[in-house]
Amino acid sequence: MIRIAIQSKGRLSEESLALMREAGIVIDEQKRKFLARSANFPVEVLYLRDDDIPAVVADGSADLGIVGYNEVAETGADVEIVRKMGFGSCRISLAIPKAQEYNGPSFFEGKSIATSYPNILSKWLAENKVNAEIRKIMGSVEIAPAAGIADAIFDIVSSGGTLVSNGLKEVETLLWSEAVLVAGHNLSDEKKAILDTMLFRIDAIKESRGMKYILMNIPSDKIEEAVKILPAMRSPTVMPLAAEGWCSLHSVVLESELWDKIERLKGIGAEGILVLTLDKVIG
Ligand code: PRT
Ligand code: ZN
Repeated sequence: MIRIAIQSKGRLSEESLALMREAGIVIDEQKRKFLARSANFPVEVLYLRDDDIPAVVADGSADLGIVGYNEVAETGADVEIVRKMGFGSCRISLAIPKAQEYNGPSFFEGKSIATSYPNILSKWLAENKVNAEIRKIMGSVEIAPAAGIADAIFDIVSSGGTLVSNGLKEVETLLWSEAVLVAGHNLSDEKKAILDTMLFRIDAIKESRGMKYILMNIPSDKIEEAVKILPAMRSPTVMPLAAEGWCSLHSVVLESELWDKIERLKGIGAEGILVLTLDKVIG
C-alpha cells in the first residue's frame, strides 16, 4: 500500500485526480473523505491543503504527493521530485504599481513587499543585497499596494490578468513552477515497486498529451516526401491500399505541429486525412 497526498480542493485537485483515473486507479470521488482507498490499486489518497503536502511527504506521513513546485521551494521540504506533471504551470513574480519606473532589484531597497512566499523572496533579496520588509499575508496579496499594506507584491502569476486588473506590472520572475510528483526518501521496496507501476502509467499518459494520431491515403510515389514531413522520432507506418499506386500512412504528430504538417501533406497529394486522439503512448 502506498499513500499519496493530493490537494483536496483547488487548482491542482481535479487534474491530480484525473491523472489517477487515467492511470486506471479507481478512487470513489463522491466520498471525498480525508483518506480514501482505491478499490483496484494498492494506493490510498490523503486529501490535504497544498501548503501541507511537502511536509507530510518529507516526514513520511504520506509516501507521495502532487503539489506545486512553488510549495516545495517555499517550504524547503526534504523530498525527491520524481516527475514534472505538465499542469498547474505558473511563475512567482515581483510586481509593482504600473505607474512606477523600475530600475532593477535596488528598486525594492527600503520598500515593503506583501507575499505568501517569504522564504523564496528573502533568499532573492539577500542574493541581490537588498533590504526590504517582507509582509506575509495568506490571501488577496494583489490588493496590498492599493490598500496601502505594502509597496509591492511577490505572488503567483499565470495569465497576468490579476496584476493588470489591480494596476500592477510584473518586474522580476523569481521562480517557474508546475505541479510535481514528490516522494519521500525512505520508501520500502514494496512501495518503490508500486511507485514504479504508477510511473509507468503516468509516463504513458504524459507522453500521449499534446500528440495526435494521423492517418491518410497518399500516392505511393510520394511516400518518401511524406516521411520527411512526419517526425523522424516515430517512423510512420506505410500500408498498401487495394487501389493501385496508393498507400495508407499512419503516424503520431505533436498537436502544435498538426496543421502545418497537414497542409504540407495535402500539398503532396494526401487525401482522406483522419486525426485521432491518443490515449496512452507506451514506449
Ligand atoms: O486551499 P489550498 O491551500 O489547498 O489552496 P490554495 O488556495 O493555496 O492554492 P490554489 O488552489 O489557488 O493553487 C494551487 C497551486 O496551483 C499553486 O500552489 C500553484 O502551484 C498552482 N497555480 C497555477 C496557481 C495559479 N496557477 C494561479 N494563477 N495558483 C494560484 N494562482 C492565483 C494567483 O495566486 C493569483 O491570485 O491566480 C491569480 C493569478 O492568476 P492570473 O491568471 O490572473 O495571472
Ligand atoms: Zn494553499
